[in-house]
Amino acid sequence: MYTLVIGNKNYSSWSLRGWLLLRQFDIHFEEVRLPLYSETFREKIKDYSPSGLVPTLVSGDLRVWDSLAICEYIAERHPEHHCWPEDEEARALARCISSEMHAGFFQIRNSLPMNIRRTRSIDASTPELDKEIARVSEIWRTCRQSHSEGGKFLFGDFSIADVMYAPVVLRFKSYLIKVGTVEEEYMQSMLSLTSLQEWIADALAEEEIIELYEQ
Ligand SMILES: N[C@@H](CCC(=O)N[C@@H](CS)C(=O)NCC(=O)O)C(=O)O
Repeated sequence: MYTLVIGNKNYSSWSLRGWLLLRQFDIHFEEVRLPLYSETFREKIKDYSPSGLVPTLVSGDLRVWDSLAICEYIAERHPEHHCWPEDEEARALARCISSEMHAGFFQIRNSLPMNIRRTRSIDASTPELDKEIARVSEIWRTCRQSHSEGGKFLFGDFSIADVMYAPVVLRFKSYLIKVGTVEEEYMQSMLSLTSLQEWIADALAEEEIIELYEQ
């Protein structure tokens, strides 16, 4: 039995990763929601996460406190779900783009914070932000073009690579970022997932406002 500790569904992009992984692969878990920057968060987070960050997965006495580490842990414990692509080459590429997402894209993170309630474009872009948006588009386009016959996701079947890019799909939707046809179709496939729709509905029902993410 797992417990997943997450932040607000409207704002916490890293939390979405851990949650979507478990939901999409139908792995049972209990959810503990600690609203970011709240008194409750400050009081409770240390009970769960040594880093003080969410998401954290509690599995017995073990705490796994990083979204990519949670993905790897679940993939190892549930090999029957094939959380990474089965093909060795595709798996290596899936790990590359997942690490690229995990360790980079700071302009996207800072300029387009996840805010599911929002549907308004940004006032002005920068060359650095445009470059990162173009790189994400390139990743989605090349993956989809190589795996168009295997299914609707980056490597055909849904995988951890899709989990890692799910928050970017929501950011691009919120900020009305223009992408090509192939990328738009990929975004629609992600947005059609029942699990992601459930997350979005829960996010829209939340009432907390974090000013930092509202500008
Ligand atoms: N590398 C971590 C980053 C997690 C992270 O930054 N989480 C944010 C929420 S999205 C957080 O917990 N912020 C709370 C704080 O800064 O006090 C991961 O992948 O899980």
